[in-house]
Amino acid sequence: MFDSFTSRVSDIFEKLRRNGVLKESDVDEALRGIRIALLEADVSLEVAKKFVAEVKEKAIGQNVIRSISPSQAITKIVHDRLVELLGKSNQMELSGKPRKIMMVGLQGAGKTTTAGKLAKFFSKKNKKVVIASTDIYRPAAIRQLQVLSDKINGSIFAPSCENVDEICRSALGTFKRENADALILDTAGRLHIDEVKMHELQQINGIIEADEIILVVDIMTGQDALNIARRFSEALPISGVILTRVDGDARGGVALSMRVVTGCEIKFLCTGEQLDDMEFFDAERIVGRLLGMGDVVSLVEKAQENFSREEEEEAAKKMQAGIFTFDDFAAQLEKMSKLGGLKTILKMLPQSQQLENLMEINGVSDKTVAKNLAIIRSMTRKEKRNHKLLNGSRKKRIAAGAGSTVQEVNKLVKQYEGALDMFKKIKKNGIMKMASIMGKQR
Ligand SMILES: Nc1nc2c(ncn2[C@@H]2O[C@H](COP(=O)(O)OP(=O)(O)OP(=O)(O)O)[C@@H](O)[C@H]2O)c(=O)[nH]1
Ligand SMILES: [Mg+2]
Repeated sequence: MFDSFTSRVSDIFEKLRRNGVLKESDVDEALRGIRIALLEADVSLEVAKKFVAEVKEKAIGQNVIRSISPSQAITKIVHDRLVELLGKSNQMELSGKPRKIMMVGLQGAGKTTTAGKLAKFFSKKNKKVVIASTDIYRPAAIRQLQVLSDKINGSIFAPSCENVDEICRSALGTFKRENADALILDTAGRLHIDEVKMHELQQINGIIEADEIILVVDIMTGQDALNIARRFSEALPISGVILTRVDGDARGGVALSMRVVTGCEIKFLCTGEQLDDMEFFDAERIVGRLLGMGDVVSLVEKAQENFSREEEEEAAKKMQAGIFTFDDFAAQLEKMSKLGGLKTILKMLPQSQQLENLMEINGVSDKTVAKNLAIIRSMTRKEKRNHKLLNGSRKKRIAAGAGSTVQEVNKLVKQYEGALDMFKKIKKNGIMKMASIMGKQR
């Protein structure tokens, strides 16, 4: 959602880095660029102006121009201000007393789906959740939630009827009787914000006395999302916002302005229609991604979910021994596809935009990964262990076996040699030193 912002801002920082010693006019120019990037990302003018003014004030106060590494100093100021802008969110834990959560929002924002996602999120932590729906207006709305509830372990769907007040009372009854950790109450959406709707929501809140009122907003509504949030928070004590359809191509400015304009915390981002498509809103991580600093934390978490400790230990042992065969190379390629393919990984890595562009130019894609795996599979065991054996006729045989060409085999061998070279350097210098060398190149 922040792609164009990221590429613009990384260009600006890149230029600053190249300049080395900065003049005040360089900083001004960079800030102008950042302001344009913010506006293009759909951040409101008021927020963008304020942001740039504050960064400038900090930059002058900290004497950025005379600091040892001015471009890094200014990157840090922009980073910290963006984190502040997005705001730290209190995570929705259920460690204390049972919580009653009410979902509100416009029609089609994703309330029902998100109610299911929240229930699943809690159920994964072994919490008992009661789900109920007061959407008596749209036929099949209650059934929609019940179907979701049936998919979630340990969730209980409270019985429904034709009357909103009664549904609330019966849901409360089930919640207490079952001694549940949470009650998630879905409500009906309306096309527009109107008095009738707000009144009904206030009435529901009067009965259930919600601990959290979660506003679900579709990020695709752009600047309107802010007006919606403002109107809802005038009528109800909104405790948090969940943004949906973050998987679409909406610009991310809404997320940037939400806290400042409405004072509402963003709790989660929803990234798809499935029950697991929801992630914590973590300002530090998002800003890291935004500034092209990469989301290494997410990548590490993903890797931990996918690979066993033994696999990692074995890889580390081999690395220390300096062994890196085509089989190891294939294992790495396979790991990459397990992690969700190149694009997913790239998005989380530093300078991903540039890398992605570079890879597009060089024609590297998930398809070539599959092709490379096929090539490695048609090698003999000996060849896999000693790439120097690969002469013309062997390459021809391998290419035929993999349904590929000799040029492609050559390309792969080159890549392998590059990786091998990297490996030797790591062995010589140690991984930490390599990481620090690579870090300095950024
Ligand atoms: N791509 C994508 N689709 C989503 C997301 N969240 C919800 N949807 C889809 O959006 C549509 C509407 O979602 P609902 O959960 O029914 O929305 P609602 O707010 O309950 O709608 P009403 O009850 O009619 O007010 C469904 O088709 C969902 O699958 C998301 O994060 N990404
Ligand atoms: Mg609904």
